[in-house]
Amino acid sequence: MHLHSRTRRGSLAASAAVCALAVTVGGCSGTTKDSARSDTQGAAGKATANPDAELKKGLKLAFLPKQINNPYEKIVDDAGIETTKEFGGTGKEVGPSDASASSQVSYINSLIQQRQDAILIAANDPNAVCTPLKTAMKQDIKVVAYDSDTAKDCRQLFINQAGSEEIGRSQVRHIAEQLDHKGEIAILSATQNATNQNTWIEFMKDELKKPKYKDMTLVKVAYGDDDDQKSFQETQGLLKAYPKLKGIISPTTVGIAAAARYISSSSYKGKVVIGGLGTPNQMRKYVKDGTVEQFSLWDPKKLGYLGAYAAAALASGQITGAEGEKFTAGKLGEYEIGKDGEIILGPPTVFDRKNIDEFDF
Ligand code: RAM
Repeated sequence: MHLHSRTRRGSLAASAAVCALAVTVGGCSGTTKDSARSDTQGAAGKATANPDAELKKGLKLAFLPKQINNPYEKIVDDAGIETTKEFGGTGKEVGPSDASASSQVSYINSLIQQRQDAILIAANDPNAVCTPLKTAMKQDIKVVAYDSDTAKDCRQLFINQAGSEEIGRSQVRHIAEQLDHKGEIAILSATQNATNQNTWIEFMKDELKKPKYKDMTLVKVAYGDDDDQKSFQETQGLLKAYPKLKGIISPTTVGIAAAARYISSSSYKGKVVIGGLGTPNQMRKYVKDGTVEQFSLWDPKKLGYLGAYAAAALASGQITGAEGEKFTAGKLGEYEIGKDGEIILGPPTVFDRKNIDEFDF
């Protein structure tokens, strides 16, 4: 995987950088927290970025993943926590054991009470977490979504692992190539509310409208809830319900590993193609035993690293979340905030038999 140190701009978007800015401004009045307010206030009372501001020492960053027992989220958060040491801060991870829509709300409330400097959240639902996140921002606690976005006015930044459009379309392209552009396919997703998976699935459906996929049909989107057992059972259910099924795209590390495990020890091995997003360490044995030809992902450690630096830059007043602002993310180099407060880590990597042993995560 390459290091990306060039500046980048967001790809997908509507219009929230300004809202995020407005929320920040709102948050600057009537709160108990008064860190560095004067140097982030412009003449009109609006938050202005000070690109020369030093990263503050002693920043407290809290990572709130979709669920704590998801191996992928753990890699991201551990890397982010480790990164805080580079700028003299501290980090921790707290979170629910299931990825249901409202499971993160009570954690956000506790983090507000603890006066964290920033909350980094992989949101389980775009809206369920919004009210407490707005409360946090009003109290000058910075909010950075990563992995899975919230509604855009409920956070200041979204650290996207790769361009959502490319993630979605490429998964269809990859499975189609293996299927000679023919046959029934299904998607095994995470939870029904997951913003990241739902965004990717929209792009998959759009990709499938192109004439080159005219002989392919998406028969079902199933949800394994990022739960290993449920994902395993949903795979079984799909294959039973659709005897002509030729491929399954699982855009979740939990789902693809469970689907591959089921297929690898069934009569479908070698007959049903599995594609999607997985970690090399979870998928290695299925690539080596021929169950899976290829899958994709980005480097989750770099996602945590970039998230930590972005949160620190926000909490130090280097950036406010507005489009066009730039900051340096340690050894990853300079990043630029794109439309709607989106920062893109870089393109995904495709893993297969040839390169999988070069990766260990
Ligand atoms: C799962 C989660 C996460 C997603 C990865 C690819 O671990 O659903 O949100 O980004 O898969």
